[in-house]
This record gives sequence, C-alpha cells and structure tokens, in this order.
Amino acid sequence: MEKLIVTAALTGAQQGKAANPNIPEQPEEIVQQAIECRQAGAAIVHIHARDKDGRPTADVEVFRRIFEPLKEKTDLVICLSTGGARTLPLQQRVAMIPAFKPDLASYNIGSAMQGIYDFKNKRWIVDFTMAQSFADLEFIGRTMLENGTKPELEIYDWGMINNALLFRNMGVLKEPLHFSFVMGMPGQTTSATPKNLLHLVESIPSGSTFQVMGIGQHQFPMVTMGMLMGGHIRVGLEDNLYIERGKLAQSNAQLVEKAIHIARELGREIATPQEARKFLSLRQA
Ligand code: KMH
Ligand code: ZN
Repeated sequence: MEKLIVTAALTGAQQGKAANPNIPEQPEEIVQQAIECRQAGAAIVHIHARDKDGRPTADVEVFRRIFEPLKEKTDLVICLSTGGARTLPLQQRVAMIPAFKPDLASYNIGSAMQGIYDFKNKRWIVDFTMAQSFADLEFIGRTMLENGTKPELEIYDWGMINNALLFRNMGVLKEPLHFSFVMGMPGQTTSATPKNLLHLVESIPSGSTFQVMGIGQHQFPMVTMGMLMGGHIRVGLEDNLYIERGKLAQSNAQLVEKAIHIARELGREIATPQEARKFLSLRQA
C-alpha cells in the first residue's frame, strides 16, 4: 500500500475551549500545534481561523497570521477551510483562496443538516443546516480552479459524490479527485459503519485518492478502517476531543501520535509532506 498521509484538523468551527481547553484558537496556538503535529508525523494541517473571542472567522488577516508562519517554519501541506464561518456571504468565505492560493482547501460539495437532540431536556443542542445551491458550489469550485488550489471534497453523504462527478463533468473539478469521507457526524449524514465506508470508497472514480475521518468516538475506529482500505486519514481536535473514553486529548499531536502508532502496528508507513504532495498531485513545494 501507498504510504499513509496523516492530516491534522486542529481547530474546527464548532467546539471551543469550554469543550477542551487544548483546542488551539488563536493564530500563535494554531501554528505551535501544527509544528508539533509535523514533528509527530502529520503531513497536512487542516486550518480554521477564530476571531479574538474564539468565534469562527474567514478574516484573511487572521488566516495570514497562521498561513505565513507555517509556510516559513514548516514544509507542511496547508489545507485552508472554506467551511468555517458558514453564516458569512460566500465571497467572504472563500476569500482566503485568492489571497494565499493554498495547496488544498476544503470544499463542502453539497448541503448537510446537522442535528443533535437532547432527549432528556427535549430540546435541540445542534440544529444547523449548511445550505448551498449549485451556483454556490460552482463559485467555490471555480475559485479553487482559478487559483490552483486542489479541493478536499468533504463528503457528508453519498449524494455529494454525485455532485463531485457533475462538477468534474462540467470541468470545474479536475481529476484525480481527492475525497474526504466524514463518518459519524450527527444529522443527515453518513453513520460510521464499515459497510458505509466501503460503499463510499467503491463509488469514487478510479485514480481518486481519499481520506477518512470519524467524528467523536468514531475517530479511531474509522481511521483504522481507512488505513486498512488503503486510504489516508484525518485526526484532530476538530473531529474528536478525546484521546480515549472520558479522557480529553492534551493536544492535536497526541491524536496524531496515536493514529501513527496504529498505522505502524498495521505495517503502514507514514508519508512526508513531500510524498503527500506527490500522492495528491499537488504543486511541489
Ligand atoms: N468539520 C468536518 C466535519 C470544512 O472545514 O470545510 C468537515 C470539515 C469541513 O472540516
Ligand atoms: Zn474543517
């Protein structure tokens, strides 16, 4: 099997320090944890930005305080999230693409209902719909195409693969495609089962690459399945706050170390950032 590309998703847009004080929010914290993840063996960092109060932001100047030091201090492949500040107008949400022309950026290629219901108190804890039209999706895709940024296609449910194939046929997406399977997110998404993952993997065009992530307690079971199926993986505090049941992770690097330990036990070698660039057909650094 090809060497394993490990992505560290450091911050996300949903949880904050109240959930785990080790989530990096400010640029300096994000840069520091990214460096630690590189030392632990991650090849890619998936980056969200927060404002000074910890709220998701798409402010280019905040992204700059993360992107530029990472470029200067590391050889990491940088994947910027376009899905962080989801309530902002689309133009602002993707402004970091023309500003930095990152190697990779997240591309949520459809709509998704995210919901968590508190049965005890009979109320919704999470009730959020990421609603995007086809015209929105085309705009995001063309922005990445024009700036030489490869999309990391976030697949929350199977139908999003259909959207990816449509945009490929329209010339908005160029092969080889890179898919990112989101498993076990509460809501109208894909539950974290081996059967579902197999179906997703078998549905993408040959020659594509894919990574697997699992949300919450699904993180390590799902990334292990991804490794066994020859895919790449993503771990990090964006997706999961715990290193083991009931024990908060101390850092993103701790989650990366655990994933790499599993990979090595399974005989899968780890890709460097340079190798990741080659496997994903990215620009060479
Ligand atoms: N939060 C993940 C489930 C993005 O950043 O645009 C998917 C994600 C999307 O990382
Ligand atoms: Zn993200």
